[in-house]
Parts: sequence; C-alpha cells; structure tokens
Amino acid sequence: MDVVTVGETMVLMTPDSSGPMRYANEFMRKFAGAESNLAIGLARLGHQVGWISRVGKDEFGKAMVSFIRGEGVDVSQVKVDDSAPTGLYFKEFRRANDLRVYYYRKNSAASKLSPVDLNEEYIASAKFLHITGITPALSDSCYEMIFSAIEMAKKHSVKVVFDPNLRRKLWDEGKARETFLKIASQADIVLPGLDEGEFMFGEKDVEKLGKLFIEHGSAIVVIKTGADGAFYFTNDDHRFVPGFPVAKVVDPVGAGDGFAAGFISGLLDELSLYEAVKRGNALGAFAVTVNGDVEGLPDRDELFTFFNEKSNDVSR
Ligand code: KDG
Repeated sequence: MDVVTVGETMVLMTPDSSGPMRYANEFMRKFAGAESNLAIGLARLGHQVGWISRVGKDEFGKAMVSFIRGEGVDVSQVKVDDSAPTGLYFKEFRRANDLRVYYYRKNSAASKLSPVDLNEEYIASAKFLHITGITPALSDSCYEMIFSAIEMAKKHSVKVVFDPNLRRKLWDEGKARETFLKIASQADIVLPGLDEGEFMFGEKDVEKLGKLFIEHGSAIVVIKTGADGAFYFTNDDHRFVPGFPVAKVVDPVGAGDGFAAGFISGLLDELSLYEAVKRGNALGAFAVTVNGDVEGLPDRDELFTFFNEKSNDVSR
C-alpha cells in the first residue's frame, strides 16, 4: 500500500439552488470526507491507497462504500456498524464566497471508531499514514484511535502526514489547539493552511511560522495560502510555489484534500519538494472547478495534459 488514511466520510447533500437552506427543495446526493477525498485523489493518479472507517448498516453506508471502492480505494478495513447510522452533512451556497456546512454526524458510525478498528499490519504496509484534525474531534474513542494509529506508524517507520483541517463547529478551541500541536509534534509532514498555522502558534508571518513548525518536530511543513500557492519548509530549505489561477471557483470545499493528494503523489513519485508542492497546487485548483469535493480531481492523463499545455487556468 502507498498510503493508508483513516476518518469519517458522510453523505453530502448539495442543494441545486444557492441561497438560504430553508428555501432549498432539491438536492444532489454525493459522498465526502477529508480522508476519503484524499484517498480518491491518490487512486485517480494510480496510487495504492486504503481507507479505514466505519459506516452504518444502512443504504447510505452501502452506497458510500461502493462509491469509494469504485474509485479504486481499498475498503477492506471499513467496518459496518449495526448500532449507529452513517453521518450526513449539507452544503449551503449562501452567497458568493459564503459557503456553510451543516453536520448531522453526532453519534454516527464513524464517531465510534476506536483503536480496535486499526489493523497494525495494514498500517505497517504503507509508506504514508494520512490523518486529519477532524477525526480526533469526533469522539473520545476517535481521539484515542488517532494517537494509536500514529504510534503504529512510527513503530514501523511509516511516515505520518497531518492535515489539521480545522472545523470550528466540531471543537472547543483550546482542545483543538492542544490536540493539533500534539499531533504536529509527532508528524513527519504537516500541511496547514496559513490560518490554521496562525491558530496553532499565534503567528501570522509565514516564514516565522514555517520555522516554528520545524522546531516543533516536523521534517517538512507546507503552508498553504489559498489560490496564491504554498510555501514549503524543511530544516535547511524553504521556497514559495505559486498556485494555478482558477477563473471560476464553483465549490471551494475539498481544495485542501486535493492539495494533500497531489503533494503526497509527488512524494511517492520521488519528485523534488518544489514539484510535489506544484502537483498539490494543481490538484487543489482542479478540485474547486466542480461541484462536489472529489468530482473535479484529475486522473494522471488529465494532470499531465494540463502541465504540458502550460495552461494558466485549470477551469478552461
Ligand atoms: O475537506 C472537506 C471536508 O471538510 C468535507 O468533505 C467534510 O470531512 C468533512 C468534514 O468533516 O468537514
């Protein structure tokens, strides 16, 4: 396995119309979750990736697992829980640049994830373990599970990639900060947005922030600055890698997961850090051109055609 990831995926209901949710009558049913988004992005680029999770013993759980399996992700470690439902969330395109989400995920099947759901051999078989800061917010057992997964990865020299993915609706701020700092100190690679870095360290200056992350224990940190691009930092190097302009952002959710998929794909292909971040930027741009978290992510041919055309706009 190239990458193993663990976390909750939900049924995603997206209204056909924009504006306040109370007027939305028609919805498209999709599936989304930061970790499975990442897994799908990697699978589209031809990497071997596994997703660990729990789903309800319900129609949504069945459809979700089929969808993710259909995208080429290994779902052999997904358990079906007959005592809790598959989680659900709604997107609301309230107005331009104001997208809101509503979660119906409390006590969901995935919130029951615990250390017993982890298969050590499976994690040990991977080159990278990907985790996000969403999972430890879901329940005490999810919190424990994340730290067990990190411990297993470290024991077998599997590199830990941490994407903070701060979701304020799920957390008490102090607990979130403390948890993110604890995970970051154990992770090999951290992929924060600039705002998440500021949330963690109280520092706005990107160069100072990069240094703080490295001193805190990560070998590589990539700080994302939205459409502009991203900065990478190691102990002895740092550079800015420009992003790709997108003429029309249709749905910004999933850009960070696209970035993580592109970046990890670049590392798996042994690209330079600069080129890996560039691939991350490209996938982030692809993700936002289409409604849905993963529908816009490219396969290898599409990605290389895009790079060869040297197009300046991914949404052309
Ligand atoms: O990164 C995209 C995710 O935030 C979205 O799909 C929903 O996983 C999700 C979450 O917990 O917010």
